[in-house]
Amino acid sequence: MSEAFEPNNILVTGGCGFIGSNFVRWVVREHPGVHVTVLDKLTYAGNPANIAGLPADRVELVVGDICDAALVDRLVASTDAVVHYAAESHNDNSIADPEPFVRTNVHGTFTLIEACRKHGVRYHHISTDEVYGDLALDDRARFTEESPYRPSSPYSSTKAASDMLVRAWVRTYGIAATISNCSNNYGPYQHVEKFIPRQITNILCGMRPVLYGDGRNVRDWIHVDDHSSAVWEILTRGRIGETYLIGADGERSNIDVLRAILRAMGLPEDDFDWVRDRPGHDRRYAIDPMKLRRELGWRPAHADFDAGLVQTIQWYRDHESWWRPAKEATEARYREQGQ
Ligand code: NAD
Ligand code: TDX
Repeated sequence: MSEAFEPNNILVTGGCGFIGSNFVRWVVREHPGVHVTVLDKLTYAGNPANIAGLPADRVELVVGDICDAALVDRLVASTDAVVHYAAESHNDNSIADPEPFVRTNVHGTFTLIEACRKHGVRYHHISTDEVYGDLALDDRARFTEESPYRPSSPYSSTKAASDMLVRAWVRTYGIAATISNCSNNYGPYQHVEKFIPRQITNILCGMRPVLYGDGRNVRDWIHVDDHSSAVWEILTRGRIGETYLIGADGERSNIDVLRAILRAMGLPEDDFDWVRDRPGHDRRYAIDPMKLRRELGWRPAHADFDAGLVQTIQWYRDHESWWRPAKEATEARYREQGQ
């Protein structure tokens, strides 16, 4: 295997969102020699509190837009690598208003890879398993790096478009890029619009959890810290031009996850409401992570989903001041959508 790439300075886009901020915290903890610059627009999903308390000589926050070519050019010129997390990330929002998804996810990625091309900077692209569409519930197949792209939602189609841009920039311009497509993340600092935090905080607010459709849709859950460790392995030891799927064998139906939350919070398993399904709702996602395991020797450290879920519930119990300000507006948006 070739020598590892060892960046001293990295630019993390979307570092005030859920997964980006967990990655920043993970890097500060695990790699003491690395300086992190965060570029984040602080949309409704970005919160500077997510990276508060980290040493000022290790982490710098630049508030700005990844579509701002002059700003991106200046920041990329003085970094060793870009790890691109910034995105509009929520499927339900993309169905209500797709425009910001096209702008940030497609044009924003274009802006970043153009700057990386100009300055010869290493680029890692964070993507999702949703680009592969969905699998049938009765199918045993899982997504691999060879699965065809079949995105279903405005969100996943813009992520697929951004992956395609990166692949073309590697082939045509030879940029030093890698791509990872990860399954559903859970853990601290996840916005209350997403499934697991929404149900936990509903219960903490005395409201009933809400399940879409028939509740049998399957997601493949991974702890956010395992996503971070996998991204670091790919950034530093992955083969340029390659795509790696990240997953931790965590397939669960939504209703099973919800029942586990209700049990862990001391409530009856049927104490929830059924609501209108998400249009175009993907049935099942499942990742085959063999390439990542075989080539880079990566393993998840949080293989016990139920234990991770209990820790996550405790985190939301302990951090009400973090999630409370966003809760009301989020639920008002869902009410408008009949969800
Ligand atoms: P998030 O919505 O919690 O955070 C997104 C962050 O990007 C926010 O801090 C926001 O302010 C910032 N941002 C948005 N538009 C921006 C812009 N134009 N310029 C600069 N910053 C901007 O999202 P997340 O759940 O943390 O997802 C992060 C990445 O991981 C996304 O690319 C997403 O597609 C991908 N992903 C997410 C999951 C998941 O389960 N959440 C799974 C696989 C992949
Ligand atoms: O209240 C709810 N009730 C419900 O049944 C919500 C918010 C969701 N759901 C269902 C829809 C999905 O089947 O739960 C499942 C998970 O929903 P989300 O948390 O919205 O995640 P998902 O649509 O699967 O997408 C997530 O994983 C892949 C992230 O939001 C994406 O950014 C990532 O690419």
